[in-house]
Amino acid sequence: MSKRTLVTSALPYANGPLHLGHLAGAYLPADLFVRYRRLKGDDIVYICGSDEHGVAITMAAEKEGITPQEVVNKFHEMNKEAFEKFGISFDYYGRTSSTTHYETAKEFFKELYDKNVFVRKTEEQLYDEEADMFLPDRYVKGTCPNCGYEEAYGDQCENCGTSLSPAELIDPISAITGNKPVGRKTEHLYLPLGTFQPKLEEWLEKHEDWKPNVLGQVKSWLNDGLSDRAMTRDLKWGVPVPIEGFEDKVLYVWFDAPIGYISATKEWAKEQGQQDKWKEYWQDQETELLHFIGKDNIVFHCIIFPLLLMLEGNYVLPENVPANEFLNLEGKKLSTSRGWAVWLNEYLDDFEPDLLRYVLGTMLPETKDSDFSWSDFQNKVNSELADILGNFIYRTTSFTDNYFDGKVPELTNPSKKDLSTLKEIAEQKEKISEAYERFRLRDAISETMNLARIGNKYFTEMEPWKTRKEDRVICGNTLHVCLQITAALSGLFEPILPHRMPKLRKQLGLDDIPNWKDINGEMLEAGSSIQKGEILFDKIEDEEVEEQLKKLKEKSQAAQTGMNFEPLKDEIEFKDFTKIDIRAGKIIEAEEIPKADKLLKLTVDLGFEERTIVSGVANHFKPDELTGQRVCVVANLAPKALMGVESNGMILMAEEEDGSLKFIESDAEPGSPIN
Ligand code: B3M
Ligand code: ZN
Repeated sequence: MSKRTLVTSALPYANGPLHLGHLAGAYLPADLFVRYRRLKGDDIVYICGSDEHGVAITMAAEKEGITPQEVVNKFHEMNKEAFEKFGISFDYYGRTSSTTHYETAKEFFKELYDKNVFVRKTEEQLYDEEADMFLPDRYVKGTCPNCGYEEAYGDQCENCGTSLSPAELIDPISAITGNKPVGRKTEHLYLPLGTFQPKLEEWLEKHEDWKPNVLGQVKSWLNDGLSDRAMTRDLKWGVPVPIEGFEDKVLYVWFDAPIGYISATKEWAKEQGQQDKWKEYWQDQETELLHFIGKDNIVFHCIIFPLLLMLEGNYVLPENVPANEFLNLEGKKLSTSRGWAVWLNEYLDDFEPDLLRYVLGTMLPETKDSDFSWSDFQNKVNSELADILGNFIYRTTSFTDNYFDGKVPELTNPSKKDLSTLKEIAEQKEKISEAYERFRLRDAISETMNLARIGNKYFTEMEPWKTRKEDRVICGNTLHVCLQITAALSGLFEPILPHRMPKLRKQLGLDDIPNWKDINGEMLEAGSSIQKGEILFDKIEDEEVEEQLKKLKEKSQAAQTGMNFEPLKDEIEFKDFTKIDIRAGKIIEAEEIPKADKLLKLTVDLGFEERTIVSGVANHFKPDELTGQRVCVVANLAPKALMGVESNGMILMAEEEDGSLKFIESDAEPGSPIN
């Protein structure tokens, strides 16, 4: 009986598009593995979906000025589509804002609550009085105590990498209002991880075979001693806590997100028309549960989520968590905010998905961080996909087409070398299987390519272009062997190049996806017809690489200068424009307005008269910075009373992306018209 396996890939936050780093970390490796296991005929289900809660989402919403739901709707669809185009073959791609998920997460939480797993604690947390909310760590900014960087977040300094708590920041301010937060008490339900540490350790001892990078991190957490972690948060966006007295709080995103794997499996089962089928995958101890993730998610998948599953009691625990390290880009850390990334949708504008699947597959950060560069991409496509695999297939099929009428020649009195080469198909297949089973996906790929190398070498050594004239039988044997290798490659490369291989099989007259066990040296019958086919992989030109590098640099510059412009307003007529009377002016006095913390009362010299203008610049400038400031004024604006002061006109200002304001200055004499 084949094993039953449930594979998950980390649920990406639906707060932005996906890039190369995502693909290399948790999706491509899982997909390679799953596709391999499917070929073996295993019962395997592959689950993923969007993580739609947490501060990552609310911050993106604030930045874009839209609601969290709008953010996740947009990126859920976008990311789902990108995965599909890359052939990431989820059986189901769910989302944590679904009803099934809300129900599942609440039920799970309630169950643990009823089992008295959580402890109640009241602690002081930072509160923004103006925004009327508790501040998640990420919403607190201040100076890093370690490196002095002034823009450090309450959970981490992005300059020096130190993880921080908001209390450690020097001069903390709220990232929302810029105000100084105050301490306020709030009650939460905590998971006392320390209490359960022995239980966890006992379970982890059975998994000494996990990858060293994973065990290393887990052990360091355990050595430091696990501390309590709040499972509820004071946020508005998330799954409401289903416990009396906590109704206005939500579940911690790392409580609900992994439960998303369960909810998505439920939705998958429903889609299959077998409502309860999810239980086989989650609750039958025969199931092998595997989580593919990036290294930043290790603690959640190896400590917190397994503990929750353990405490609930009805669930299987992960059998393995093959986490990857990080992928860098052109020698630098990938960074969304700095625009240093290759977005999957943009890649697809220029190249085929299989090329990246192969190249990234050969450089997965399995044991340590690795680096993607466009020149490596070019090299690997040209010297491996094109020169080894493509060339072998092309020379084999076109030779058969030219000299054997497109038919697979018989194998007649094969030589030792013919037989030993055929045997290498089985040997390579064995090595490939073993690598897959051990989550060594890079090795699986290189051993797969090695079979094409073996084929090429054999072709060259057998010199069929000579034997064709000297000994047709030997020549036929050579082509027979090469064609069988080609057929085997079309199956062995299926997990890696799922868009290309079906075309190759069609060319060989093999229609169905083979079962792994049927991949061997006898896949093609002598006498059967094959087609010559086209060149399988085109080479990548230097200009194409330069183009990509240029694009990358431009994007990162744009991101860093913040060129994120507002859309233009509707067109107006010239006569509309001429109605506005703009004049040069000079501020001669500025004073605060009692109780109006954003406004200043300015006296402006317009040459022909002095005006009082109320302006919303108090958060940007101190009054004494403003005297003498040259400005442009809309001088014919109807007067308006603001906080009890009559304002006669408006001062023009440019607003930059970060909200800072700049005056439009003119050296012209006050009163000069501006047209
Ligand atoms: N969304 C974190 C991340 O993208 C998170 C994974 C959830 S897996 C349950 O790094
Ligand atoms: Zn720092």
